[in-house]
Amino acid sequence: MNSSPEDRRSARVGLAYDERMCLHATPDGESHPENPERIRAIWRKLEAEGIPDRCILLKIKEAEDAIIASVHTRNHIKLIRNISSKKFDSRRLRIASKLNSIYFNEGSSKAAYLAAGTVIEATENVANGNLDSAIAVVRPPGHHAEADEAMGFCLFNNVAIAASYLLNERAELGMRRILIVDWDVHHGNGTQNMFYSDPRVLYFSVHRFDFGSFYPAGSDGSHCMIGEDQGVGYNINVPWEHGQCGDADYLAVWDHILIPVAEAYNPDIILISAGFDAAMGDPLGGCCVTPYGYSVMLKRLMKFADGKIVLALEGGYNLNSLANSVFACAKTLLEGSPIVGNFEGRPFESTWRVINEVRNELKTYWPVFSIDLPKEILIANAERYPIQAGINSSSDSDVEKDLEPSNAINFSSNNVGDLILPLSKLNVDDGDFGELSPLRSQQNQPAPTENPKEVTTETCNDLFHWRSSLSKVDVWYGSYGSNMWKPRLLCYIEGGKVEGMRKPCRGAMDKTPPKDISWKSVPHRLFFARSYTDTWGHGGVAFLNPQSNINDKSYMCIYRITLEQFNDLLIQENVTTEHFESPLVDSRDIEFLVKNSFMSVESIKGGWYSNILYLGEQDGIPILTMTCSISDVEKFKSGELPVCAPAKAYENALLKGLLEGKELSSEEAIGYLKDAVARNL
Ligand code: X5A
Ligand code: ZN
Repeated sequence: MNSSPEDRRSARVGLAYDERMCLHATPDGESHPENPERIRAIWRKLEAEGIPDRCILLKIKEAEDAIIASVHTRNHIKLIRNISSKKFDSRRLRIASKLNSIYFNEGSSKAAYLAAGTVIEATENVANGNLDSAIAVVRPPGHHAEADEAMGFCLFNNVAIAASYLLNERAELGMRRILIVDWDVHHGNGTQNMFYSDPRVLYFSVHRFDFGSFYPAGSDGSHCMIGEDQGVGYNINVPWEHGQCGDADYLAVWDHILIPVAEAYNPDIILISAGFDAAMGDPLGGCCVTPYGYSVMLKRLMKFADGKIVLALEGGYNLNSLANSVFACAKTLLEGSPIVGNFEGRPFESTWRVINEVRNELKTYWPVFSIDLPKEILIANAERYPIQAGINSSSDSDVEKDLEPSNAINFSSNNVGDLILPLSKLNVDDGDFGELSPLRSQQNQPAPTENPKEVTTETCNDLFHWRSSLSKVDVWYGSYGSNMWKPRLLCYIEGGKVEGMRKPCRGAMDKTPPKDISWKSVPHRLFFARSYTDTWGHGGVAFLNPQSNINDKSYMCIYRITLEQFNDLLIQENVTTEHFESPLVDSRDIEFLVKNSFMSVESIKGGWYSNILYLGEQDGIPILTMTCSISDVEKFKSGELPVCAPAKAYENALLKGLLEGKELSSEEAIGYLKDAVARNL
């Protein structure tokens, strides 16, 4: 990729932190989840990773009462200003005890003013273009604080104050539509109420609701709370029915609610109420979002508002997941792409139900919600998991029930020709044999389809839809290298490593072992090339010449797996730090391959095993393998790319695989490999 130095300059990301926000602590030192160590842990991590050096450090200042007063009452401001003073010494405890989940000490006032002031400062500098984006590492948090009441560890509503400041005091900056994304695991009741009738602020919150029993409890967090008067439609709640939600659930909500709405709303700036108590391991949240999940959630918002995004810390009570998640977000803002990672699991059945309910409730205000969700999701999930209400959970610390994520139905018949999935468009250059253009250019090209109704705006870049579709299609994966040895192949499915491997594989998302194994030989030349891999170290790895020759014969072990698993294998075989859209190969590609048997398609531009070969079928199921591109073969021939005998460990794995096939004696197998190494291409 050629990018000018200009393009590559890393973003101007503001970072704000001040030790004085640690002054707010429990009065008599008892332990509390919302404690000073939270922001210290974040700062330590960021420093250890060199983040402050790459950011613009912001001046920290206390918020002014006049600004706070745009969302809080005089009374409330007076209380927070004075609560730390001497004359409140005797009343502090009593006042706090009358409030809901609040403590005060001599440092509370200072910290509260600094937290609000810091978020204002960060927001102003993003709005006026001094910064591209910013992270405010602040406490106490803010989103539960009501106009006239501190609650839920929150004193001033930092994010609401900053939003209101832009709208009312800094109109000249042109921030007329503000999107607040509240991904704290709790509902931000305070923020919702402050802008409930204001269309200039779109408040979006995804939170545990547990049918009204999760903090802050009651009906505020219900999806029926959609705003009022002028603001109707500008309040969106996505209420989880239970804990244990993770990346897959959050990203499904991004795909089907938040991103389409953000597209329609076209915000001028995005403020994130960035609590990290939905993170894996959080003691209050009981959810399991990973740093990678946060990073992707953030990245997907960065295409709006010219990237003007401010993250303001809210909750997050597991110091490690908190620090790691904030670090992931900082990296994402700086680098403009998500951190390296992958997804675990798929959305709960309840997640689709919640998504549907939210879309239904709001479809008169957001026409994009009137488009039906892809049928596969609804059918697959409804049939497998009949709707059951009332998974109950009553408090933060509940022991979670064993919940089963939703799974797609497993079809046993696999007539690929019958499955027309509107996922991608093959971009084939006639006559340019073997060097086909990348399969997809998702951003600009809507997929053509016979059935336009199924192509919603989000179908094309849907992270999960393709999985449920492709999990219903079986293929034979033809292996001819180390993957012939089943334990090694299983590393790509189940994760892990076997003898000789230096690095474990992460495995496929669907860890079901192959449904069947068979052996065959194909008229393609086996050879070893490239000179180093992270997995095996120095030495070549196996390739098949994509062009067949009747005089060539290679042995192949074929595994029956799903097309979804085949995609996960392809991703692992083509290690790359690039973030690419999935799936890499879908049913349409296979259709194309079956119809044009002599052709291959290139799935990941530049990947070592990017070239998908169709090798006929067995039991009516297509046999696919992956190898190098034809242009790579030319480079191996010319010496531009190295040919090289395999590493010993790699060869051993291959040998074990060959012998499992029982077609060759051990001498024959060794001879076969020797020959492949020795013969010129
Ligand atoms: C900001 C935040 C949680 C309050 C929970 C009270 N508050 N049980 O995460
Ligand atoms: Zn929270």
